[in-house]
Amino acid sequence: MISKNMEKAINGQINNELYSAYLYSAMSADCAFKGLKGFANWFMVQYHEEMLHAMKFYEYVIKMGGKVRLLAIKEPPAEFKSPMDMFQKTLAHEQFITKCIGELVELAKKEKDHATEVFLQWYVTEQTEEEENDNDIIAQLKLIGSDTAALYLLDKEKATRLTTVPTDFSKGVEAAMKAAGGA
Ligand code: OFO
Repeated sequence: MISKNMEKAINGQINNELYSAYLYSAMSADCAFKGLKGFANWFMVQYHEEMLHAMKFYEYVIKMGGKVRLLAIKEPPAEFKSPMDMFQKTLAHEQFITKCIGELVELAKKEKDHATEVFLQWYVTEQTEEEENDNDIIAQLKLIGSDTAALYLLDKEKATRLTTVPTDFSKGVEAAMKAAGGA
């Protein structure tokens, strides 16, 4: 079981993860509109990753006998200045998510909720990867500067990113992750 306090905090985090998915699909749409199909692909893959993050929390709440409550998702921006602007905003958002996960870990420790503390370790590791990916792309964009030919090539490279996380959760998230070889 989880406490009412923890249930509320995880429901809040489900909303944060769904907002992440919303934000990255908004970035994907803006990239597609501007002809940056590779970056559009990269952000759409990210959208799927965020849906997995949300649904993994969703399943955990249910598994622990809690009640999932879906809250209103705020509207993300529709316009971004450049790929650099998007990735800087992505990194800032991921740093915010890392902080939120850290606060959940602190709450689990305070409540001596060992099961949730262990469950959250997956997210702690995931956040390291998320921030690293964004830092790498920001570094690539810095190298490119205003070279549009190089941006064209980077966009082509981002078109190769594949969705490796499961996207069908009808049989459960953990089962889908195992079937995809990811858990
Ligand atoms: Fe991007 O890690 Fe979830 O939100």
